[in-house]
Amino acid sequence: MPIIDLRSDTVTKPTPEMRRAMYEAEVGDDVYGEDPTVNRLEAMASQRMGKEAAVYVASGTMANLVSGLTHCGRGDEAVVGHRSHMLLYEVASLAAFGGVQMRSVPNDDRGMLDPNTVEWAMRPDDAHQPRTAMVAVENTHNRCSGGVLDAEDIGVLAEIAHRHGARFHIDGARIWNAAVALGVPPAELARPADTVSFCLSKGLSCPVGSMVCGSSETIQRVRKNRKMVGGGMRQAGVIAAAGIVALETMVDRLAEDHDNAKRLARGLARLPGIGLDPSRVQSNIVIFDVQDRPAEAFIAALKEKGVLASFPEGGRVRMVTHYGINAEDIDEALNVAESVSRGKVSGRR
Ligand code: TLP
Repeated sequence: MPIIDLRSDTVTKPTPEMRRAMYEAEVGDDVYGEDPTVNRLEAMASQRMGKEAAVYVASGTMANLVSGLTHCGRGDEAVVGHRSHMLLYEVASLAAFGGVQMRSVPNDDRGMLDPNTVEWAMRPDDAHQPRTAMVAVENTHNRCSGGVLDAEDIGVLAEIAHRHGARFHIDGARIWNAAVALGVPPAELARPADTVSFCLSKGLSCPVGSMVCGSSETIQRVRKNRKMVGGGMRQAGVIAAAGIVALETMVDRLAEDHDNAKRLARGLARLPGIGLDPSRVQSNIVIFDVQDRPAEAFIAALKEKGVLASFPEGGRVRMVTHYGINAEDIDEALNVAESVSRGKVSGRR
């Protein structure tokens, strides 16, 4: 049975061109700054994000951690969205390793933070209170159905952070999806950020790796924090080579993933027992409610028929489109979802 894997865009496999580039990669010791392939990837990343410098890190989680460690000291506070990856899915790493208190403010359906609430969350200079050292946003927003923030949204939040002396970080794990959805260069979205991270290993299909971009001075400190958390890599050109291919060949095609996600959302919205507003789908993530049974039961029934989905939170199902999934796969996934949703309901909510 062919499997249609919609659990995440992290399941993407490297393209043949990436594998060739990895095989042929020129390498050196990157901790000495001597890996020419890593150096080239870092230069490309910083240039694309409109920043002076970039550093290659192992994962999106590490990118957020080392950025947070750079901006925040022990006993400081970081303001993040209540549905953000940094708060929910990073094993409280910034609290554990950095002694940083995470303060959440509500994300709206698109992942945006209300500027008035952020303003209110910024701490005054007061003997009783921690310093607000960082405000972080996520773009696109994973748990908010791949919602997209535009340059204006980001500018408003960054201005508040900076006015209060805090740094501004963008968890841009999928910022390339945001840029493609909006039809703007990612640098436009990253402009006010002190650090912006992005993942190579999601929609861009690399086997591993993320980037953190910022000013030269900031990235020097991020690099040191990367070393501190054990993330200094040696002949990393072997994996960085795939990142170069990704930036050169895999960005524009994200539009196909967005079209497929919209096709999927429109089809799902027509099915009984599924709650979904397809007009909310802006990029490659579709999240919907299952109304007539537990989401786990729905996911298990899909899996029996070869369609894999993930379970972001109570009563909801997530499907993510990506390289390797085409329009026929979406139609097949919809056929399966239809037979499951019209099938006998077993289990109770
Ligand atoms: N997200 C993964 C899971 O961890 C949930 C996924 O399947 O979507 N920021 C954002 C917005 C992310 O969605 C993720 C990964 C990360 C950071 C962390 O990236 P990695 O997995 O490379 O550590």
